[in-house]
Amino acid sequence: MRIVVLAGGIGGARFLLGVRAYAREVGAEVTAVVNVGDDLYLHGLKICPDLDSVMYTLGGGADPERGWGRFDETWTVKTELAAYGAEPTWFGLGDRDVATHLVRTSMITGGYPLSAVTEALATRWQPGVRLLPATDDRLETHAVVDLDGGQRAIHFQEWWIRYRADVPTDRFVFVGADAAKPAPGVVEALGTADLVLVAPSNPVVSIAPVLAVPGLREAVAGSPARVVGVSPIIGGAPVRGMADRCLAVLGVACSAEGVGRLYGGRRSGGLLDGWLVAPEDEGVTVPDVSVRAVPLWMTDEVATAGMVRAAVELAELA
Ligand code: GDP
Ligand code: FO1
Ligand code: CA
Repeated sequence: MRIVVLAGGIGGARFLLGVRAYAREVGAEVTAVVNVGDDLYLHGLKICPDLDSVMYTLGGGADPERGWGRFDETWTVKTELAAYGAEPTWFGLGDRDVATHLVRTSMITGGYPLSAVTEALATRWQPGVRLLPATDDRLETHAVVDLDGGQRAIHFQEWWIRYRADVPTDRFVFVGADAAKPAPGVVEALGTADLVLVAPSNPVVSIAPVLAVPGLREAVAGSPARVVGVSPIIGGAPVRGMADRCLAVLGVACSAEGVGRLYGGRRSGGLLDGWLVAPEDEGVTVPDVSVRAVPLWMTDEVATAGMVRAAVELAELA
């Protein structure tokens, strides 16, 4: 069995722990297609927050409290940069994390595509799943905001961290998406998948930028596999993070039904054949989509593998 998972950062990473556990049980092969819209260059370093959240989490190197970066981290580089007055001060790289960025940036500067760099970094972390960036090309999420009496676009990281998503926002733009191509292996993985899972990641700023890569949404739509999504919203609230603020920008209700309908049914031009919601959201309907309610708290690998089993069962029904 071949499983492809569309994923963002921490929600994607925790879900993939369960997918990997399930895959080990049944002998399946897993490919994760990961968002790169959060990526940015700072201090000359190429930073890929969602790829790193997935890589560190699956490799046992993540900080579970923070949800990003390494555990047992120290912050000398951040302190030294601040002493120089180096901007931006609202974004900090941990010392251990800096090593990842030095290796990644040297390879990118040397001409390797991000997919090859990701594979090289993964030889250390052995995530147990194939990690693919959605694209090797530049694709950055920007937020168009009202600031200082005018409208301008700021990088997603500035919107998320500096403004805590709390600034009047008109829309998100996936800069570079038009010219981006799916990374090598992405279309092939979708074309030969038995099951495509949409992780309970942020639909607006983690999954949408993956699908914004021309050809990728079409590869999901045309895949022989059933497509089952998992709601990141339980009982009308994101489990963590600021998905409510992201959904508000689109005018979409922060609910399992709102997100399910945003993705839409594959038979009616959308993404999904099946949609897993939490028992709190029992009764949700999405046109042309089989909806099932199961516990969706990713408290540990066993609970999360149970979600994956439910998704597989739903795919067989859908
Ligand atoms: P980010 O890129 O690091 O922000 O992470 P993702 O986009 O991959 O995932 C963020 C989403 O994960 C948030 O909207 C949360 O609601 C969702 N999430 C986090 N933990 C859980 C959980 O235990 N269950 C479910 N269903 N969703 C979760
Ligand atoms: N999040 C913060 O809130 N503050 C930071 O200083 C910060 C630094 C950072 C460095 C590397 C990295 O991979 C992630 C980092 N994050 C930080 C998390 C990141 O901004 C977001 O949570 C994700 O991009 C949202 O998916
Ligand atoms: Ca993200």
